[in-house]
Amino acid sequence: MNPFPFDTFEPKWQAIWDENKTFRTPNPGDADFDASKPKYFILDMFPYPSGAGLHVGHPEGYTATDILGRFKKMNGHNVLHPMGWDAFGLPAEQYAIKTGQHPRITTEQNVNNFRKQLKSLGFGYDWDREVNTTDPGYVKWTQWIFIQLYNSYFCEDTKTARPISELEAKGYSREQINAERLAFVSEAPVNWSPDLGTVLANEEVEEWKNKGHIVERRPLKQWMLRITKYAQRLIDDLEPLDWPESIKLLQRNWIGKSTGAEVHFDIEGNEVTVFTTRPDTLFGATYMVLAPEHPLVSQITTAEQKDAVEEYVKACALKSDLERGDLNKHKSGVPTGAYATNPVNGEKIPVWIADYVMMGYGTGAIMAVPAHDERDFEFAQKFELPIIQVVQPNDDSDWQGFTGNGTSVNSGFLDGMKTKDAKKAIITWLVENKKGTFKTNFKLRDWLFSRQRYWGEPFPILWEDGKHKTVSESELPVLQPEMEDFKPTGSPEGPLAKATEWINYSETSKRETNTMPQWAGSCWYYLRYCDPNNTERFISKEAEEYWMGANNNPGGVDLYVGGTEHAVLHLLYARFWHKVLFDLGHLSTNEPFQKLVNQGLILGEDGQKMSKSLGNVVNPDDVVNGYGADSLRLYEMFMGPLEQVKPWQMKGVEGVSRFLAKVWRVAMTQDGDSWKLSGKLTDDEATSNKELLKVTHETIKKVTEDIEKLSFNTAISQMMICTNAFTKADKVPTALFVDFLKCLNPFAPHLTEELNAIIGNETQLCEQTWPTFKEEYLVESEVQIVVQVNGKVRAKLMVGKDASKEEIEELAKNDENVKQYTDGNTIRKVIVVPGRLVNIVAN
Ligand code: ANZ
Repeated sequence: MNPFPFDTFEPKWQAIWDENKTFRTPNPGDADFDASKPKYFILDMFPYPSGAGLHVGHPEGYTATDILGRFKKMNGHNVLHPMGWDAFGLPAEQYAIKTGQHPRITTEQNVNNFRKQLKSLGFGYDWDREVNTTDPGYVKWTQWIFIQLYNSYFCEDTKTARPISELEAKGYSREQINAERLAFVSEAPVNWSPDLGTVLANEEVEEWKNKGHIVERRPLKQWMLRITKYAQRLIDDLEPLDWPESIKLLQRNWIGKSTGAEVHFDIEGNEVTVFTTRPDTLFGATYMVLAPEHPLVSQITTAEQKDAVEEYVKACALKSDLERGDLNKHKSGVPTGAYATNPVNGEKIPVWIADYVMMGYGTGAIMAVPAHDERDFEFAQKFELPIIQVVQPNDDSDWQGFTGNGTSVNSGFLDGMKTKDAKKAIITWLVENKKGTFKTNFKLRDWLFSRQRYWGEPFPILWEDGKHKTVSESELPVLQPEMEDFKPTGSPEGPLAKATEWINYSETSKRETNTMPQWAGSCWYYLRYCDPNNTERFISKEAEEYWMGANNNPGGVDLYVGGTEHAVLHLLYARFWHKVLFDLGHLSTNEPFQKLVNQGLILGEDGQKMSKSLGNVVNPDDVVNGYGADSLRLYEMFMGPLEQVKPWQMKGVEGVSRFLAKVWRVAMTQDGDSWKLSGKLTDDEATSNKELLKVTHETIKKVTEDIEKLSFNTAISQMMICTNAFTKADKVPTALFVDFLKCLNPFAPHLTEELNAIIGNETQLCEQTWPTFKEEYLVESEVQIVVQVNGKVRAKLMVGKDASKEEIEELAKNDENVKQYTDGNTIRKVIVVPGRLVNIVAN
């Protein structure tokens, strides 16, 4: 027999919640919507429904949000806590290639399995709001948002997205307009993986290379999203968000803002501009480097250097930015034979090409100052180029390779200036002499938005005479054609290129064959949750204003919980889309996620990351079968602080399971093969047992405060203390026990609802109001008084906290032990210090 019958009552309660739609949340406009309640929108990072099913990392964040959601509901909030599926993606497609089974079928099977697993954990989701990024009704709006991006440009005056029609009205040409669109076509070197048969985003390259795939650089026509226009706003608007500082820092670094100057050099009649963060070091530039792909390379290279340069350029084309940047340990390069003139002193410096200079950053050309830049220093040493000091450190550190701030030297009119002033002075000089300007640069690149895959959203785009346009909105969604062969074509066109009938939209126009990356669907799913079945709009105004609006301060999703792996990409992409939709007037807030919490990774028992190859993966189904869903939930919350990385321990599961069994036995006793009420619970007033009253109210206080702080492990500890007190007591007032059950309910909803029902309460705990603690029950009602006779302690008494001096004196004098020392003597003096002691002098 199980220590408590979770195997029968857990499925029972799950069925009740399902049938009664207990956690359904009405929207404004619904008959049962209560506008007087405050809203609380809790978001989980929705899972990719993989074939492997749920792992124990999923329930960690999901239990945390479920506890908060149930808590907020009991505290009178309209709680929006939905679940859905990020269901496009490569694994389903690769499985389809292997088996010939359509990805839609495997995706559906996986989703059904995930849903079943999540329901078996008793999460209080509003399943009526379930979204699936692959549903035609969802794809329609993802494509609609793409069309909004296509039909917008970024206005530099207002720093916002605006309708492209404004540019049409201004008489811009077709080419000029296309160059401004937020969704645009660009021919650029991209990361092409021949064995995956797709192009990858820069951010994805390392992951797939680590998995053993080949990734090379190729120039290709691709759809891009102009996220770079939002770089400054994406940095600025991070500031007020309630996010971990570490995540904000990752985003800031990813966006990578640098300020400095552009400086124009002359190379035999050609103007070449470099970007530098240290214009104050201009006098120390001893050579110049162009990126191998720089358009001027072939023009300026001398006849003698032509062969060497061409060979070097070819070799570089195969390297990724990462290999050329951070991972580039051995500097390489070749001289072009040409010379550039330094604008500030007219000196001729040699022009090299080297792969440590990237075409995609700044201007693709640098002035090299080997004395004060590490990479230039290494390069100059290797190729024996001159190194001239132009900055003197403020302390006695070595100037060679000194990259910090100091004082300018060997720099003409800058000599003696501090770095900060020298920067200003040189920029002023550059501007006055038309040799350069102040310049801000960002590391952030535009977002490569097309993939050569079948299982993704097709672009709602048609091509006619080499020109693109969108399909009309009434034709959305554009769904993939039915196909049986999902294999990549081997060319960067993708599998859709094989669907000839589908491609030929009309005699004159063809469909775009690329699809969108998986990020597309996850960029806006939180919005769809607010109004999942709307066929007229991606979200209604009313639903958006209620759930996301700024009138519900501070607006947006109130709490977003998920893993740190999404620190940059998903969170940056979603913020970008949100801002565009905000600019275009479709949303009422500027930022989607007000508060972000990252759950810590759950490691295997061996302290290593769980993985199939290490054989240390824990399957949540096994835990549910062996100990019950409540034990799994409680254990994952008891392991340690939510944000911490922590190893799994089966012993710990047993421990919390024993705790739940204890709670069960406060009310229940075994009766042969079944259970019955033990008779320990009584109808006595809650106030009849002062000790239990106090510990229960302490528990209400602590659990309430801890849930608000997402400090679940400490809340559980307090509930363990309370349970021990109940266990020790002969009788427990039912009213106190039910208050306790309410506290435990968000953590262990099945067990607590079962006990509550057995006790005879008809209303489920989750439909009741959260208990409030009374301060007066928390303070000690009695205090200990030490009684001394002639300076020696003879007794310790418990007296009422408010007892008067006279009462205390009487109690002390009449204590049996005290009497032994005073009988036969005369009491000369009694000193009473209320709350502390009584001193009796007798002789
Ligand atoms: C001269 C100089 C002197 C530099 C000095 C630094 C120190 P951030 O923006 O912080 O990464 N740089 C510019 N464009 C580049 C490119 N396309 N590929 C590789 N390197 C590039 O740093 C900008 C600095 O990185 C620029 O400032 C430039 O080197 C280099 F004492 O110019 B500096």
